[in-house]
Amino acid sequence: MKLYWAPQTRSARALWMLEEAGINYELELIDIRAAERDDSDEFLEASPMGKVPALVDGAVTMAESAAICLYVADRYCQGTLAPALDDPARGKFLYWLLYTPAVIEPAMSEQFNQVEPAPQRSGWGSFDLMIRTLEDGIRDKEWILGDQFTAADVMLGSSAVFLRAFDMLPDSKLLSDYADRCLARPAYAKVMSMQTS
Ligand SMILES: N[C@@H](CCC(=O)N[C@@H](CS)C(=O)NCC(=O)O)C(=O)O
Repeated sequence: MKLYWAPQTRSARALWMLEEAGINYELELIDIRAAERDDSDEFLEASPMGKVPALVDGAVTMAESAAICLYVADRYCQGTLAPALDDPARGKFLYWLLYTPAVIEPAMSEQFNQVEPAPQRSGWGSFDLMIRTLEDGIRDKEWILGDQFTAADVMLGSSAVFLRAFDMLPDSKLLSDYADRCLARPAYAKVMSMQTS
């Protein structure tokens, strides 16, 4: 399995997922900060927009961090990092796994760019509704599905860490504590140690 990545990007989610899954993988760096790039056909086949992370696993080629996390969890970690396909927990697992790209990121972008929210027209509601919903989801739980850490926590936990780093979690002890629990995981610590270049 090969992961195309770059340090200090959303690639950290895919790396964290692979580390949690305990899968052997090779890395290929994409220098996204270079003035010019000559991306390989293989990378562009996996990631038509030329964005990292992207994954090649035999005949499987794909990009999008949430899709990669879901693929790895379903293909290699059914019953541990993903509920089984017939487990009722699957509904909330998918909801929360997709909450980052569908709700958190657009709401963050709106807030960051000081765009006036239109909560009923926008699929992500508003930044405040996004935070409140996530807080309600994690309240009284260690991980988003309860006691079991899953791929949904990889996506949400990386978002909580990112929100805090950008000082966008000023009043949320719940989410700050969740970010700390994620940071304390050995797989996350390993990924953080790879982010310095
Ligand atoms: N929705 C995508 C976003 C990927 C993305 O925006 N990657 C950025 C780095 S965080 C990138 O590759 N930028 C370089 C470029 O667009 O050339 C995901 O979650 O994987």
